[in-house]
Amino acid sequence: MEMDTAHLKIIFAGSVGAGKSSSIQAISDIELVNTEEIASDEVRLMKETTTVAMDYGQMNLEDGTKLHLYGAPGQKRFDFMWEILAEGAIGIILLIDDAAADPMAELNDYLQAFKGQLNSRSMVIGITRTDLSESYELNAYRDLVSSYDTLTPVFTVDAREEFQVKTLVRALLYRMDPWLN
Ligand SMILES: Nc1nc2c(ncn2[C@@H]2O[C@H](COP(=O)(O)OP(=O)(O)OP(=O)(O)O)[C@@H](O)[C@H]2O)c(=O)[nH]1
Ligand SMILES: [Mg+2]
Repeated sequence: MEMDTAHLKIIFAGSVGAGKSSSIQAISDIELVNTEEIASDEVRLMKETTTVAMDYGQMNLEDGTKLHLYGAPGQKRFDFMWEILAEGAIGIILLIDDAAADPMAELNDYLQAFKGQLNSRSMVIGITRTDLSESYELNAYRDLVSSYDTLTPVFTVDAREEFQVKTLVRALLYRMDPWLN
């Protein structure tokens, strides 16, 4: 009889262009289920397509655990998806685009929104697109996060790179359970 393997759900959050779809694409063991559409309105200025509704991928750990990876849409008008996606999730990977107009304000908005959960050890933060930014300073992000009185870790990540995104996922799993291998 097959062992009952654990199924864990993780959500990638962050605003438009932060790299949620790219991250899931980079690490998924199955073909991505995504609802990418040609971007209209203001998003069009940034990139060709945007996620409507969600992304979905899977990553299998060595011990047979299956991670279900969900990407939330970055556009504000899809905020209603949050309640649906967050149901049963064990952790959140928050991505912040360092090359955005005001990434610190963006991070601050998310920290405000997640304030209540910051100490449940269920979040890690990845700063993306730092190679495109002129003012990259990891410590500024870390200071902002610390001001919320949480040990939520902050990493630099290129959302296109499998190894880097997997490192972020492992950091999340490790943060939730340091005894996990
Ligand atoms: N140069 C550079 N590009 C990156 C990096 N990380 C991600 N990207 C690119 O940035 C873009 C991110 O876009 P998406 O992955 O579609 O972003 P998203 O968060 O899914 O956006 P929405 O679905 O519209 O909310 C892609 O074109 C990636 O190739 C990075 O570290 N450096
Ligand atoms: Mg997307």
